[in-house]
Amino acid sequence: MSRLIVVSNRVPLPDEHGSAPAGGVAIALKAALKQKKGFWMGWSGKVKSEAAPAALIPREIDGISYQLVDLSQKDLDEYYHGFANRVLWPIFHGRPDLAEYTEARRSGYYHVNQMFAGLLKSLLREDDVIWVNDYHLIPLAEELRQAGVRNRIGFFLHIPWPPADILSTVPMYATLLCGLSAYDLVGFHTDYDLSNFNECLEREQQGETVEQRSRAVDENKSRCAVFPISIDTANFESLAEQAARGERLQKAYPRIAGYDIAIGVDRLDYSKGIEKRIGAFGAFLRRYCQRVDKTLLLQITPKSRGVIPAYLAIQKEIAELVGRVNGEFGTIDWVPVHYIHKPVRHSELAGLYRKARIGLVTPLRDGMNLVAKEYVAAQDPLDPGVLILSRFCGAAREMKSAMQVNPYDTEEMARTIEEALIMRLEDRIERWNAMMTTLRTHDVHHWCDEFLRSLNES
Ligand code: ADQ
Repeated sequence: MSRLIVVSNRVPLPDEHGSAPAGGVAIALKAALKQKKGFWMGWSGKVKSEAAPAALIPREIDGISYQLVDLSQKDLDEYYHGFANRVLWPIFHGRPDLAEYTEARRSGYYHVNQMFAGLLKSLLREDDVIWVNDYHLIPLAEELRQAGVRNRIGFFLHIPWPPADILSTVPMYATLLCGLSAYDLVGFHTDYDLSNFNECLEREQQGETVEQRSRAVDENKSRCAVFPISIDTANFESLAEQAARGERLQKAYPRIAGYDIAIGVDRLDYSKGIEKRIGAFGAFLRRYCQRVDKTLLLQITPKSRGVIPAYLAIQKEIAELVGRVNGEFGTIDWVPVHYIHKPVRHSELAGLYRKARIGLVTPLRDGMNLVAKEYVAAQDPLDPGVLILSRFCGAAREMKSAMQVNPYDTEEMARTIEEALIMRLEDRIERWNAMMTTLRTHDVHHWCDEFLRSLNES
């Protein structure tokens, strides 16, 4: 059996308290790695001195092998904080106004990809299958091919692929695009991403369609296809059940018991639409004043990418907005927006989702959005809450029975919150059942199996 080699920017190592990150993607990839042996390669999270040579650091944790790479501060600034998160992330999320392209960032990005390729090549066996994840590593296959690697290589993009007009605002976008043809398989979350990608290739006249969803670029045949990511549904369902009974939540809950809760859970990011959501919640309280003192928004938002100015700006904007809404509607013994600016364990999160009557998942743009799926999986089947979902995330293409909204339309969001609160039990159950049926059959293990099956057939 061929080994599986997973490559991503970060690897899901246990934190300093020994607990591993609980994300479903990591669970599925680790299960595949356990079965197929192989290893997971990525940045260790540590910074090395500029002069120290690039090296792989092997680690073995819970039966999984990791190969870790330390990066220098310059690499981090140019590759990670620079090209990946200040150029590709905003462009791929439709925000070219926030992109800050520089030659140094572009060259740092290619330098780290080249370094990863050199290190990885030294460990490869002939029949290893390589699965590269996300926008940090788009040129990795091209670098591996140039180094003589002929193994099967697949790439999965976890964020959206933008329309051609937006992508082409990146000065060297044609080179970036061309790099993807070195993969045997390129996977996206949705048909929309795939069609944007094909439009980019057509505009650049890169290759030709040889059969449905396959393009040949020079002598390489690179297949592209859609693999909507999901969560570990069964695991999340049981986490939510346990958490709802758990002592910790029971203790925390009396303080918010008796209120109708709308929950928002997102990394702090301008793509998640948090400020528009809080604004819409304020508009809801203004419009339906009978809900004042009875409804609250629980917004859980850990910090992320704090060194980037656009992230500091959105952090400040959200904090001010929370203050404004709480100032306008709060009373001595009631605060409408509970803003928690730190991570919460998945086991606790699952219980909070279950207690919330509304899941408010309203990104301005998102590849998939796993919070939407987690919220649904966590509900009580006999009394499920309602998912309010932005039309502009990958999840909206699958979860048709969510209440879909335009996150830019404050009044529509305010109205939809009220409609969700008064929705009859039978309607809630019907909508929930429709979403759960898909979530149970298309969980993250299905996503992982489908991608690997397709890669092996490429
Ligand atoms: P993200 O942008 O990180 O992922 P998302 O898909 O919502 O977004 O996943 C977030 C994960 O982090 C969820 O599992 C959630 O529970 C967890 N999380 C969020 N806030 C948390 C908090 N306060 N405490 C603890 N956990 C928290 C990227 C893309 C998405 C795509 C995923 C997977 O941007 O579009 O769905 O990858 O491909």
